[in-house]
Amino acid sequence: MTRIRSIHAALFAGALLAGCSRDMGGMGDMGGMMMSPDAGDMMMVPGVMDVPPSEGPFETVLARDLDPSPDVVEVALEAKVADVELAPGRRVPMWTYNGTLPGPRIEARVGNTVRVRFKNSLPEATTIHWHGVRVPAAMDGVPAVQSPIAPGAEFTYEFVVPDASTFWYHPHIRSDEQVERGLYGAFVVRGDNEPAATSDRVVVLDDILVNGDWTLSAFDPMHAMAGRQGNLILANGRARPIAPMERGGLHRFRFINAANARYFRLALPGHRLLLIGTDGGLLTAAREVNEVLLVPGERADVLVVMQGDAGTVLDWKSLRYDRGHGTGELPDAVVFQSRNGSGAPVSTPAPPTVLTNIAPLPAADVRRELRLEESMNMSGEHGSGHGSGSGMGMVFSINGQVYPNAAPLNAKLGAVEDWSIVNTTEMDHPFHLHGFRFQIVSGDGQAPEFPAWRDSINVRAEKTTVIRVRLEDHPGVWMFHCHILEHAERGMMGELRVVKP
Ligand SMILES: [Cu+2]
Repeated sequence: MTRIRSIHAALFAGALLAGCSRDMGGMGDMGGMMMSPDAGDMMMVPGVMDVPPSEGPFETVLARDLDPSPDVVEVALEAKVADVELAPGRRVPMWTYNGTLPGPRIEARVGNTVRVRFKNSLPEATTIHWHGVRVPAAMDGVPAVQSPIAPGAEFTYEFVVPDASTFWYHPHIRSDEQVERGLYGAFVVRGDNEPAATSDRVVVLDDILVNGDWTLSAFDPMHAMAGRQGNLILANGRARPIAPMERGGLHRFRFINAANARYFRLALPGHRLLLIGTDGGLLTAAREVNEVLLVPGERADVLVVMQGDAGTVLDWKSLRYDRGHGTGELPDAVVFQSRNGSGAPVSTPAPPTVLTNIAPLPAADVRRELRLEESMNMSGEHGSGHGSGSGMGMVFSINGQVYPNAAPLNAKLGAVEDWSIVNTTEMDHPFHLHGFRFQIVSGDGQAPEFPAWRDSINVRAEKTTVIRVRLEDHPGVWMFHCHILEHAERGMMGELRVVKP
């Protein structure tokens, strides 16, 4: 048994003794805690509830543009508690933007000014971070650059959107709790050369941890270990919704993983998916794939021709994936369904061949190593965390430093840097960098299969991923962190200070 597994076993035993198991996943009547024969290998994650398919609206709500100018998108967002219908008859109080889950979908075109008039009507302070959008540092919504917006207070975010892709927004303070409670929304920016598609829809993926009565399960420091993986999967804020689809065609799906910790390995059995984009927008060419792995924070853009007879219902699945902590023993899960329409198949536009140009970044001027680590804190503190504060807890760190008690990295504007992200732990960690998009140099020693812009990338357990980034355009303070939100909030986070030379 390794040291870390021993720690996990000790923590688990401690939790049982302390009676914390009452809401460990709220799994009382949902199959219970899953344990493998090796107690040190126990799963810290629950199984998924089996729920009936849900008719009703599938699409996210579009944010209303309040500014008549074609170059400006002005949106009003209010964070507030609201009852959300997660499934027919299941209304659950969630934290929302404008009362909807996900929050309103913001749509803009490259070069637009986006202005968001934000009001915080929550019982605690919050911020909004524009995940993947290259905004000026002051607009990035992290505590390092703005005071958290107090209950009742307002703040206006304003920036120009330079890139076409699928992005999302969420708080960047107490994010493990605030995102789990429902604070997230899609942000779509379109360019001039979008591929022809029969339809173009966003699917925001999430999972939440609920009790038997569907109320949100209590927040427990025990969730920190594997991240809070939910037992109820949501697509566009609903449990197993059904997307009505025209047969044939070439349908575009923009997937966003807004879950705290779940990895979605998406597949539509019997269908090939045409991957056309990643976090940072379109690829150079479409790629035919059978599945797409989406780590927390990550996005994927795919095209698909709907096969099958009229009326056929298809399961979009998340396939088994082992990110550590026994997650590989959980079965495949249905994420949502689609139902073919009764009409004849619609014509399929020619799939795009060339999509965009992605120039490789030049060789790096600076090299850094970032070691992702976990350890146990015996003093009862949880890094910057805000958990129960009682007893032992996991601490997550980068290069031995637990954010916010971490020295910032100092860098020069315009520099090209290679970051070796070394995962010293027995579980995968999704790494996210703010303010800039990067290219993968290697993952576990292998060059990437295709060029792409990214801002969120998986780093496999006990492996190293090397990324290359040009620190262009935006001086200031930028965060980098694990996007398993429990890990970020407990110290696996750092600051990059970019200054003009
Ligand atoms: Cu992590």
